[in-house]
Amino acid sequence: MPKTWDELISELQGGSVLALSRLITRVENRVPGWIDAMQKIYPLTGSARLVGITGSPGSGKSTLTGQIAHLLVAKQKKVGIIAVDPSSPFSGGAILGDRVRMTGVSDLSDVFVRSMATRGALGGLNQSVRDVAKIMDAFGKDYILIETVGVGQDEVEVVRTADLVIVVCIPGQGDSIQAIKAGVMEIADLFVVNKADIDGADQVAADIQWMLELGMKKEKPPIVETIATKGEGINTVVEKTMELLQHQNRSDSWLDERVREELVGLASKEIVDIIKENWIQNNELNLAIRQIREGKNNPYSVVKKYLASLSLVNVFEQQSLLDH
Ligand SMILES: Nc1nc2c(ncn2[C@@H]2O[C@H](COP(=O)(O)OP(=O)(O)O)[C@@H](O)[C@H]2O)c(=O)[nH]1
Ligand SMILES: [Mg+2]
Repeated sequence: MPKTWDELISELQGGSVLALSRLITRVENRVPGWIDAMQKIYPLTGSARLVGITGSPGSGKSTLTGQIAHLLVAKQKKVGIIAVDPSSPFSGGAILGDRVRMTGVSDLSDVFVRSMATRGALGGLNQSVRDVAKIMDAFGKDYILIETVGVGQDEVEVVRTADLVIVVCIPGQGDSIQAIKAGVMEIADLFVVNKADIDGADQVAADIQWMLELGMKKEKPPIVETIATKGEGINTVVEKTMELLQHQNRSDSWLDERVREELVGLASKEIVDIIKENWIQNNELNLAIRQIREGKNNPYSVVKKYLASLSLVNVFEQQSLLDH
């Protein structure tokens, strides 16, 4: 007999890592009953701090994340890691590589690592990350590190769900410039220039400084040079991170905005999921495609009819009913 949601939630509160892992899987897969479960989990959340770590592939994010986790554990903090991997649906991706690089981390009893694929996320990825972070938060994690590649808009959205964003740059790739292009520069609360053992790190730091001077930001994000592979500079990164989080101005309007983004994000994901599950896989769509191709129908009529046929509330209720 699979455990009931309530059993899992009470085990989660009792500190069961297995329950944590199972709850995440069920919620990610939208197993019927998930929405009731999240309603129960939500009041248990609010104490974890979410730290986004972004930068281009190979900049050392995983290495850095592992090092930060080690240091936080040494400070008696409980750490969760969400590794968002932008692998294609075909390759299966670099998740294994990340796991290997973070070994040592997953052996630490206070660190829980969860990899997530962006595969087929079609937007909504940030909501999935939020759900996972909530469950880790309810479990009792103090810090949740979210590693993601800062390339696309989806990835930028993911780190934006964090309380604080670390942008990782490296020498020798015009990386600081890349970061601006991806719109990552604006969301950085802290810059890390990693691979400081390679020539040009100081120059990258100077470039970032120069761009910050030109920028509008009132609070200039600190810039820290690190050698993640050797654990150098990590202490400073962790100190600055904690300091920034502590002094963060969590004003009413800032908090309101986060809830607003969450609501819109959750609703959007559910609507997109409904379209994916109930329409794309449905023969009705194939029929409509035929009709359009044969000139007997048009996309506007088809979508109007489809939307009119939707009863969004029912979809939620159906899911919950199945569980009871
Ligand atoms: N020279 C040097 N290499 C590093 C440093 N940090 C990470 N690396 C290496 O860079 C490669 C990519 O690291 P990884 O953490 O997987 O980067 P990610 O793709 O951003 O997660 C690995 O071979 C690391 O060993 C560093 O500070 N200096
Ligand atoms: Mg990585």
